[in-house]
Amino acid sequence: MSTDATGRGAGSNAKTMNRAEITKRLVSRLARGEAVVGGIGNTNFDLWAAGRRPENFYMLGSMGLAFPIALGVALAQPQRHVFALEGDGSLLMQMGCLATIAAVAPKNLTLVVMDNGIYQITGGQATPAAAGTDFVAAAQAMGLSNAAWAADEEDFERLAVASLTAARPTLIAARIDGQPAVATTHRDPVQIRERFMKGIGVR
Ligand SMILES: Cc1ncc(C[n+]2csc(CCOP(=O)(O)OP(=O)(O)O)c2C)c(N)n1
Repeated sequence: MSTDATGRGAGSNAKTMNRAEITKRLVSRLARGEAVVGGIGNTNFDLWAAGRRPENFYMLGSMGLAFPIALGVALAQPQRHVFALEGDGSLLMQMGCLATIAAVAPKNLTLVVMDNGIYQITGGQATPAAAGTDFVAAAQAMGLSNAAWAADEEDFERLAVASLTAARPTLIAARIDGQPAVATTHRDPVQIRERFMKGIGVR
């Protein structure tokens, strides 16, 4: 495996982007009540910063649950597209969900892994992915054939928009920098749940 200057091989042709920036770009492309599930910490903080949509769900406390929660929403509401944003450290805790998603294969689901190679929110310790985990190759090996590294911001947006009409679930891997999130989600789990349930029409 070839490696880039940081010693990381996977997706090394992909531009290092900023999480807040690409989250904003994603949210700006949503016009049909798409649900967005943000993973623990930075992914949901930057989702919060990108606009307090009632269709957003902010996961607090548990690593690796953004994709499984989004799978449940996608299955419950097949007419609604669902995005999930997860950090690389969190996804590593729950890689098995990729096999489940590949087996169930809801076409209305887009998984975004924000790969900064660190557990940023707990102090920037290196994740095992920093040694070269290729999340796209792993997803494809699990059966998620519609998976790609985003080459740059425009490509990220293109992949996200294309996923809205894809015939299969999509996984987008984004190489991101180590910048902290630009805001902090208001930590009120009951309010988060109620607002989301109203937002997706089940309250
Ligand atoms: C099961 C579990 N272990 C550890 C933690 C502590 N913890 C919270 S967030 C986090 C790091 C998350 O890393 P990543 O998903 O890569 O996101 P980033 O912080 O880089 O945005 C850790 C270790 C936790 N909440 N749950």
